[in-house]
Amino acid sequence: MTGGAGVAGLAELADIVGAGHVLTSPDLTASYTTDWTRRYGGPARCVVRPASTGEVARVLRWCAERQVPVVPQGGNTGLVGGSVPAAANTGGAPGAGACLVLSLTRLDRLDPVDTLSAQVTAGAGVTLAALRAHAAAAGLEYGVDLAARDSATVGGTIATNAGGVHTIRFGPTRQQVLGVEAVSSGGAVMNHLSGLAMDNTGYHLPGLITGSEGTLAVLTAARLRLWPAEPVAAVVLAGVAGIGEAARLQAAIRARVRGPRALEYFEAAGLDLVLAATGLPPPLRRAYPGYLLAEVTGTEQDAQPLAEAGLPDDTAVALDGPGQQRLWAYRERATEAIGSAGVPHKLDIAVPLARIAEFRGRLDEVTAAAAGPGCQVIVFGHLGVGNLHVNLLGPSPADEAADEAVLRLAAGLGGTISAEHGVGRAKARWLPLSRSAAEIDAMRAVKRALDPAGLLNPGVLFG
Ligand code: 2HG
Ligand code: ZN
Repeated sequence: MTGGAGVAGLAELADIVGAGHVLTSPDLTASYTTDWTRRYGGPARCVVRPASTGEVARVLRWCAERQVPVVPQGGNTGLVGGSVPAAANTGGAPGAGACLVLSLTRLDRLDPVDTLSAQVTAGAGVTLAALRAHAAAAGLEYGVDLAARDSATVGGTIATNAGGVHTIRFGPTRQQVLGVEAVSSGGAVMNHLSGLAMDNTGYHLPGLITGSEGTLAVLTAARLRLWPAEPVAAVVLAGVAGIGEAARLQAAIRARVRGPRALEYFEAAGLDLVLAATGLPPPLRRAYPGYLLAEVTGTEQDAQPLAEAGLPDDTAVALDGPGQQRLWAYRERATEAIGSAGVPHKLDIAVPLARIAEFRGRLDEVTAAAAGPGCQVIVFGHLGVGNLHVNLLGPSPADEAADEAVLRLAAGLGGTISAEHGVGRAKARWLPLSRSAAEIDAMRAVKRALDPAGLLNPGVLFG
């Protein structure tokens, strides 16, 4: 056991995972108990780092016997407070201070790629970067990719049903998950990693556990679909007058090219922060209110139809890998640039593409009305799938007025309060904006059935 006063039973945890993997001293637990944005976090009795499914099961049994709440955690790059304990001051939030953070990063099994079925089994703690490199070495590609690839894990991205930049091409994480191994709150291991492409045998537990944000079971491994590796023909970055024009342009691109791998959007406010934080030169000859970045599959020939999509003259085109990475940096480095400017409020919403210009048009007004004119609004995201990340700088971390205004605006336009980041603790109180009472009752019934004592990630999803 590392540091901190002994708490009854911690020695038993040390027996299960090894003394060096039960952390109690605040200097060692801090990075596990605070989230990436610094907006969420709270005390835990300890952080436990098992190295195998068997150890996870034993730790969960230990928790069940003592009614200790558990916060499962992957790379802790989630943005909705779902992988960290509740704040101590949240008025008796379940588990505050008493919970155990279960870090799954040591579950880093990465089996040989099964090239016959184009599948692989990966442990919950494998990073997306490691998984993607492993698939690439076998001539295949994992369909999910995102800027936090070096720390985001298989388990965390399954727990949140992460989308990422290639959702337009391969779908979100749920579409990659063919089977899971997971441990119930009582410590029972459900193992289904055979990866049968056809298997209609009862409820689809992998689909249910994917996106359940650690509230139903602790995921320890997954059987994942892989795709044939495909060349990238081109990445283009075009300046646009705003999101309405970007939405029309992305539709024109989709109508013409065979495989858009990404259709991303960002705006001047975010780009300015990226330029300031990174020292990169501006991407185009002049500045624009908005930017559309498109990545297209295939050979140079497959990129030819882009010429008929109505791209503006001032469009940067990259045909080679390094040039493509240079263009991607303007989009991908937004999160880090915003984070270095303050503690952001992150709202991850989706609205039908037909309403996206209306959403953007009303956004500044509703945030200013809720948080005052000092609230800086930064919008970027996965435009091709109607998913925008609204980042707000200015309001204090505890002030939720502007958050609520943004979520109500999205829901009111037929959209959702959570597109790819999950509900977490951040949005739990607004779940009824996106789900009916009947749906929430059904979800609660599932939760009670799988976690009757309510020990798995209490306060996440349902509040
Ligand atoms: C992205 O698309 C991530 O880059 C992070 O989902 C979004 O920082 C954000 O709000
Ligand atoms: Zn995203």
